[in-house]
Amino acid sequence: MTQNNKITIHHSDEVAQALAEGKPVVALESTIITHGMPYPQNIETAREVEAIIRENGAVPATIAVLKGELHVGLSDARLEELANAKDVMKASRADLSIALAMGRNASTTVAATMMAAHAAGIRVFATGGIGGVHFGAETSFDISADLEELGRTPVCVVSAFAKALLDLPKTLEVLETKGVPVIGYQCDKLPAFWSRTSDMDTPFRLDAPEDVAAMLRNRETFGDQGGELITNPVPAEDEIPAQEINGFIQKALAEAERQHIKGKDVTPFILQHIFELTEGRSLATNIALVKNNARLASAIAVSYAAKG
Ligand code: PSU
Ligand code: MN
Repeated sequence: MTQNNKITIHHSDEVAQALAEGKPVVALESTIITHGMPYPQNIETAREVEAIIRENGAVPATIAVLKGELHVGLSDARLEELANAKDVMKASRADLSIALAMGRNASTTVAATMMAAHAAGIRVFATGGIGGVHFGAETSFDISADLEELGRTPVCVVSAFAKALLDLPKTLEVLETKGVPVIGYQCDKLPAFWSRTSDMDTPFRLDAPEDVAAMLRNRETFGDQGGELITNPVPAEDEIPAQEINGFIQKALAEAERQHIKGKDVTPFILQHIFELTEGRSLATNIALVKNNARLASAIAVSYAAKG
């Protein structure tokens, strides 16, 4: 347990030890567990992702709020409790402190996970896809707080870019405005979550975890504020090509519109709808890309810790 700016952070034993010894740690979000995937695939994936991080020489730190306490690193029993719990808040930046004050169970989005990871001293974070600019944002103003967080909190986020149910060109523009480095990992085209490529070029390409770790150090040397976004394409054997998934995305977006889904419910609703339309294939791809991101994040964290 550590006190950081009066926030009490509860660590799992292995995370506490790794942080004390300067060993590599990879943060993991929990909204993907409570709102992104159905049970039991959510808990199975959470466990497998943690195992991948350990196999690759780092320590996993899944972040969540349980009964109003901020946990960085969950025991297996707590992970299971969260995956099964009903009525879990989806906490982004605006909600995190409220969830703590109310004594609630809350899962953390990319934005809230970055806040907690930074407070705990963790530099690298693996997720599936970040939130971004929704289609129609020019009238709805629906832009994920994840982008704002990337602009202000120094945590490196490894993802398959933003979920393809979002307006990807506008998402990239906002990231550029906020000064967030967007890196294609071993790719020249930006990935589009379920698909390996979009039709957009990656602003920059890096090919080795050591190069990513060096960039993080350089950013710190310059005193840069804010995070970095590493985009990592889903493995070829697991992808759903854009021409196949796009029709399903359009159908799910239309259904969300028809049912007047708003605010934080939009992303979980659309993910669930695409899952049904693809008869589970979108979930299999989502699981594969999260594991792939966990592998890369571990390698970056190992290299970053070695040079520290
Ligand atoms: N990645 C996934 N599934 C998810 C999410 C990411 O593969 O469910 C979650 C993340 O927690 C992300 C959130 O921060 O969706 C974005 O929600 P919103 O668009 O409401 O900001
Ligand atoms: Mn939103």
